[in-house]
Amino acid sequence: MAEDRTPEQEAQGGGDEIDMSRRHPLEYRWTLWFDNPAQKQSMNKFGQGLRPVYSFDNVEDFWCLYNNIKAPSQLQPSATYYLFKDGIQPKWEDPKNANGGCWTATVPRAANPGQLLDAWWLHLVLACIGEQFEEGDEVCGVTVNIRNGKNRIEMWTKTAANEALQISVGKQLKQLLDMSDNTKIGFSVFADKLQQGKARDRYSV
Ligand code: MGP
Repeated sequence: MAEDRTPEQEAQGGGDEIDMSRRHPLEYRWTLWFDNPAQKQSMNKFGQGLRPVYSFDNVEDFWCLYNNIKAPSQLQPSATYYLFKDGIQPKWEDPKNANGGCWTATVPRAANPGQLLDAWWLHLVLACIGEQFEEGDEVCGVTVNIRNGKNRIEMWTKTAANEALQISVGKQLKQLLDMSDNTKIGFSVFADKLQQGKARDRYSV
């Protein structure tokens, strides 16, 4: 070992040292929100307990957050994590969401559904903050909803009217979650939900 190199530097090999003091910026700043209403929410009271937990714009701060909060499978039924780009509130009414909609994937029965839910959430979050979706600008945020026996993740996007774009996002989402061709996921439109409370899926893949 060269005398002026520490064992850590030696272990890294080559001469290129990793600068551990440098933070690795993300394309966007993101905020994690949390909600855990005591009872099912009505549309006009939605979001009363919703609160931002932490914002980050670099890889290191993301892991700091991730390592210090509960995994989704450890949350109470009715809790929701929302991870949204800075400046977008996790509400259908937010101007950035109002013309959008969401893809919804319900966690299937599995040997260990909690483990699957946690893996889905981590993969989804990493793909979003790491700009892995081809239409990264289209993404507003993602959610993981803990609902007795019907846990799900949602991916909220901006432009519901653009069918081709939404289909492309939906297909990438299925691939990311390693879902089979036989399993269908649906895209619902927020304007429909705001009008009728519920909405039928507009698209599916
Ligand atoms: P939810 O928490 O997203 O899903 O919405 P949950 O509990 O699985 O219920 P379901 O209705 O999807 O079966 C619960 C309720 O909160 C909805 O039915 C709406 O009444 C209301 N709600 C949810 N969101 C995300 C919004 C929103 O963004 N805006 C408004 N106004 N109401 C919402």
